[in-house]
Amino acid sequence: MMAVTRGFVGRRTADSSRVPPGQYVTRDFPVLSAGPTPYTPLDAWDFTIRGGVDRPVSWSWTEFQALPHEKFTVDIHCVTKWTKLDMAWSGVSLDTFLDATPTQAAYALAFSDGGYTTNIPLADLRGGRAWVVDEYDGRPLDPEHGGPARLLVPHLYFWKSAKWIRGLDLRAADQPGFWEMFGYHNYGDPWKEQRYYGD
Ligand SMILES: Nc1nc2c(c(=O)[nH]1)N[C@H]1C(S)=C(S)[C@@H](COP(=O)(O)O)O[C@H]1N2
Ligand SMILES: [Mo]
Repeated sequence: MMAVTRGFVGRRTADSSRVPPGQYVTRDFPVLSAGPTPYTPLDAWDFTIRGGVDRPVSWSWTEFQALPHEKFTVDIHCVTKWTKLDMAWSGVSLDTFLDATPTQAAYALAFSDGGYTTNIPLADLRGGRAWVVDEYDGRPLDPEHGGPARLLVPHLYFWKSAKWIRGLDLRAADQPGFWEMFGYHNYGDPWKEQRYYGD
């Protein structure tokens, strides 16, 4: 253990263990979108789990709001190298949705308004490690950041956290999503620097 007398040094030491290789810490919350921000009225919004289930199951906005929400604080790592510490969210654990939709599938392709997709092993969406969030920093999620609701999978690079999420397509076989088809890593573990195909 290092002898630390000044808070600044102490904090830097603590933070650097939370910053994956090749990342820098920012206080900003940059917006990174591959296309225009879609605006879906809440009465037309639903979250659907389909494929690999007996029949698709959908939650309306009202039903989604009625599900138990968790408040949690996590660090976010973007493949463009920014890391933002202590981001406070509120949302519904993916466990809540997946417990209601038994499946043999091993993979999910998340799909969003606007056509964005990203693939994630179903195991990574279970165990309290992934959420559909509708609040950031105590306020409804900004449309630019994926509002009304986005996927949040903080243990993977941020491109896996699909904004404007509308559901999951469950599958037996993995299928690359939008950025994965354009050369990003299929899995995207920030601690292993899995940025691009072949990393
Ligand atoms: N639907 C959708 N989700 C998306 C994206 C996108 O273009 N469309 N970009 C991804 C990428 S590359 C990143 S880094 C984060 C950025 O989220 P932010 O704009 O809230 O910072 O969203 C991810 N989710
Ligand atoms: Mo990104």
